[in-house]
Amino acid sequence: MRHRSKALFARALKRIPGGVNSPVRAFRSVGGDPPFIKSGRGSRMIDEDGRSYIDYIGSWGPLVLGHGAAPVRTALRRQIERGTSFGASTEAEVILAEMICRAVPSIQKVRLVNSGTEAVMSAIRLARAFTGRNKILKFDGCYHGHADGLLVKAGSGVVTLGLPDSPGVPPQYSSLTVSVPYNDLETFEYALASNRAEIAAVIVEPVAGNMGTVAPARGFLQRLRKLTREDGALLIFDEVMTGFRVAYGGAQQLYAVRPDLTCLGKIIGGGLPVGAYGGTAEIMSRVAPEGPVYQAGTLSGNPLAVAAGIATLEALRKPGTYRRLEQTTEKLVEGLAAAAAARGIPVQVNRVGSMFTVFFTSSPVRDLASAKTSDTASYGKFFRVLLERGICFAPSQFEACFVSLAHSLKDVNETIRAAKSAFDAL
Ligand code: HOZ
Repeated sequence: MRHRSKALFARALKRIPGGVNSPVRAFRSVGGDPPFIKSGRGSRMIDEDGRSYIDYIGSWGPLVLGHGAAPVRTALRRQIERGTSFGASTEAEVILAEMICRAVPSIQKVRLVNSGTEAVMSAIRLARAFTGRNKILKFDGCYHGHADGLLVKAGSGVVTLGLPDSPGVPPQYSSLTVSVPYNDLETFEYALASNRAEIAAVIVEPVAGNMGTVAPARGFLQRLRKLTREDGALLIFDEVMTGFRVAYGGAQQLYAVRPDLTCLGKIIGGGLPVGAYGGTAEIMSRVAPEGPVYQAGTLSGNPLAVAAGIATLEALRKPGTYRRLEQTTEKLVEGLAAAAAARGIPVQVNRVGSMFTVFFTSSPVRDLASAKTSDTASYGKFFRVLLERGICFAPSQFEACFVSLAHSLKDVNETIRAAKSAFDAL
């Protein structure tokens, strides 16, 4: 029994909506009370009751080096001594911007913000200003943060909680968003043609992570690139999750497609709040004060977040890191798939790089509709048994799990052993 976590959750429920500061953390779709976390180190987190978990949430992606990675702690300690916020420019911001531009060649200039939501919101404003158009085209089940107009058929907590498009968003805003199924080029082409020269930007998660992990079908991203170019719409890759995760240069490196604008977050802040949007110098030069498109922030380019980001990217740049991430994750998903198959349990284990999701369905998952064929009750049970055995997966069928460089083969084997019990319990 997690007495302290239970008591803390009861207190939280009185003062915080749903007891959490981000909906999926409440465990509503998987059941049970969420453990309150006291500390983390390497691949593990410890809760307030002293229980240890092998963690596959990794703060929803940023902790690619694991919890409390030494280079990040050192960088943060050093920066705390110098100051935590100045509201003025620092050398480290320039260094991080240069690192991002070197890693992601489609980005010639980049602006740092405080979250992925902010990055996407700002990129869309910029796309609208640049093209002089108003509409946005997105894909069902992709989640681009909680800005008005992007919650249409959104993934993540919206699909986890089965919410309709959020109240509070004026219909005039949602009417500017067109959403079509992921990986469905025919419908995409039809939607683009029906809104010819009206779409400011097509925004996509190049690897979807917010309906669970879903890879782009062969040629999907390339076709988006070609057709947006022909139409005059900008192509925005939301790489908040995939940036520096599926490859150092993100999904655009992996699939060799250059978007006009890219949104980043998570890993570039090494576990501290950050976001970024960037693209060609021509487009980015429209951002104030170079251009007229306004966007600002008191804590933008925060020295702590930037220090943690630089330390993380430096560690990731070392040879062999992505191969290691890939090998560990491959071993894990192969073990999970084999354990399910041996028990006759229909699952699809989707993986791209070190992102993966175990879907409880017999149909291949390639879009939101197929993701929704999953048996979410079975996922909930699977999740709860794993948690009892000290393994923390994403508390929703419609989210990705993340492997870090701190996960060892021992962790993988322990996870597969626990998964066998979890499958047996179904
Ligand atoms: N929507 C986030 C993941 N896709 C979850 C954020 C959180 O709960 O921390």
